[in-house]
Amino acid sequence: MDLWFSEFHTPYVKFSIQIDKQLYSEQTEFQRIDILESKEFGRMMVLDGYVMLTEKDEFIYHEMIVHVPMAVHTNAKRILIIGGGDGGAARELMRYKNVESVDLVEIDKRVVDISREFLPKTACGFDDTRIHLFFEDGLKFIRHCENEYDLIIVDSTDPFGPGEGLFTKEFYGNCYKALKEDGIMVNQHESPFYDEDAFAMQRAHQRIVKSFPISRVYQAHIPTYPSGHWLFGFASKKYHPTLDFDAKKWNDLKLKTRYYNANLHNASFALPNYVEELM
Ligand code: AG3
Repeated sequence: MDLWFSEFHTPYVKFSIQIDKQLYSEQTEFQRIDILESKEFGRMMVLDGYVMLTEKDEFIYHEMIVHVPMAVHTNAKRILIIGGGDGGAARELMRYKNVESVDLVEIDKRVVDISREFLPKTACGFDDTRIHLFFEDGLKFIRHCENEYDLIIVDSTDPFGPGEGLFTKEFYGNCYKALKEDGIMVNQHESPFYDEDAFAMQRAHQRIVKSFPISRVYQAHIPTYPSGHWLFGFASKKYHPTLDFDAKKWNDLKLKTRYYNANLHNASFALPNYVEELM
């Protein structure tokens, strides 16, 4: 039998992966969650038909969303993850000894439960006692935070459905308020390549620019996301993402990574001309 999963990356482009087995499927209060087993990418988590992660390439996304800001803010102790219910970002954060606590605010508890059951390599970070789980809407949670966090990681879905509010001006403004005076916010920023995604990214970036004094975009190659060319937003009150990055200090931590490294840190902020023009 020939079983394929396809995601429309545009109305005219379909990305397909051969599936061995559908391991789980559930319609939650918020979204449909599917766990699929594939030969090429291992297990995958799909939300409302969109690939959130695969076992084969999630290291790229999670290393880039965590190590880039952690290498700039070298003394981040209190961290907030908005979304991230699969545990991948939490797992990378738990590798830092100086991290004291991570509040993880996920709107859909089922994402955490299902990740724990089916994606143990991604969800393994949840076992650390420094992680505190809140099952709430991040947009509401952040309204009540002030001067609390060194780093906020917005590990969201695309800018529609349950994640929509995490791309608004109100949300970015509240993140600014929730951060300490040298705090950093990073967020997953979609792809610059296809028009609709590029437009979402551009709009998000313009809103962040209005809320933060320092705001840059960096990139990574993530094979299973639309176009494979993915962006992250880096917004900061004090530290500059490359000028305040100390490669030696990060190398001295001796963290073993498969994607991120000190050269790539600087390189990831160098953007193609067509992307610069969108900013
Ligand atoms: N969050 C961003 C996934 C976006 C993928 N979009 C798509 N396939 N259309 C990933 C969450 C991983 N922690």
